[in-house]
Amino acid sequence: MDRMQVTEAFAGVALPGHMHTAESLRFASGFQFRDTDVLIATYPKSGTTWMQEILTLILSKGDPESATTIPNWARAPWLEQTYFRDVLPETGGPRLITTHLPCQVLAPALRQAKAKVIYVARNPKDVVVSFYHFHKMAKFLPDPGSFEDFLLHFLDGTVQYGSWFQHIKGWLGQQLDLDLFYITYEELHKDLSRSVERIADWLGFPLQPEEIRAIEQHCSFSSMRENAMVNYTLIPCEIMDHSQGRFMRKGMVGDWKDHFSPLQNMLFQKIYKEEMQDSSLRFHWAMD
Ligand code: PPS
Repeated sequence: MDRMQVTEAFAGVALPGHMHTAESLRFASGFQFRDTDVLIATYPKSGTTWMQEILTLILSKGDPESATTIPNWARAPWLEQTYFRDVLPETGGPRLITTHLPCQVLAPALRQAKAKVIYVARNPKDVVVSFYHFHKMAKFLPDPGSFEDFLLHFLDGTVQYGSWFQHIKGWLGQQLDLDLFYITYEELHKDLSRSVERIADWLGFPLQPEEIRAIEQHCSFSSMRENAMVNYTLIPCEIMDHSQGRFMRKGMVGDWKDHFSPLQNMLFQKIYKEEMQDSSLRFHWAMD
């Protein structure tokens, strides 16, 4: 619970000092992956927890035992956080590992080991809204100020975890060099069972229809919202102030429409266009 007010700077990005230290970040950047490892890479609030749950359930063929008894941060620990070494299993596999780090830090090690990477992206307009609300409850993040202030910091990449634009362009720019599966929060939302099937096939863990149905049920927003192993209610109030909101907040596509003013939307559109114009990436979200 210490270092709540500390910010760590690493690879040009600011990270919360709570759970990130120079030592833990050095360890992450030198980490040797195994070719059986599966790394979930995301910018915060893009569907990380959802993917941790989906992968847990794919590997267990729909058996909810571990998903309902072991917290997500122990099942799919964050590579860059201080506790990582203590919980990473030495044996067995595939091991699920999570990261919010930028691609350039991990790409060389991932290429060498041929580990699998699943990158989950989400409409950045919904990301900024979710991130804003999360800042209000997460005591290890700075006070976000007004939504207007936070939006400006998000657009210029000065929020913690850095620029959304750099993150997605960095990771998806490596699609040809890494064994990388790219999926969006919006695709999960639109057709969860088809998404589960596609991910399972890519992992080499094909599932039976009844297993897919069990995973779909377990990974629904309503079911995950009630699961203490993923809804972060186990975290003490000094770290997450649960009176300020819920981690599993709304789980919607397009919630930004209830938050953005017309002017904020115009600014976002302009910067999104400028930042993404050099990219040939395909997205599955509506920007208007
Ligand atoms: S974090 O802090 O980076 O790990 O957050 P992350 O898990 O990436 O994102 C949290 C948002 O994902 C939503 N969520 C879901 N939406 C739909 N269905 C399911 N099953 C689901 N699980 C998590 C969660 O509610 C956060 O989004 P918002 O918009 O804030 O509700």
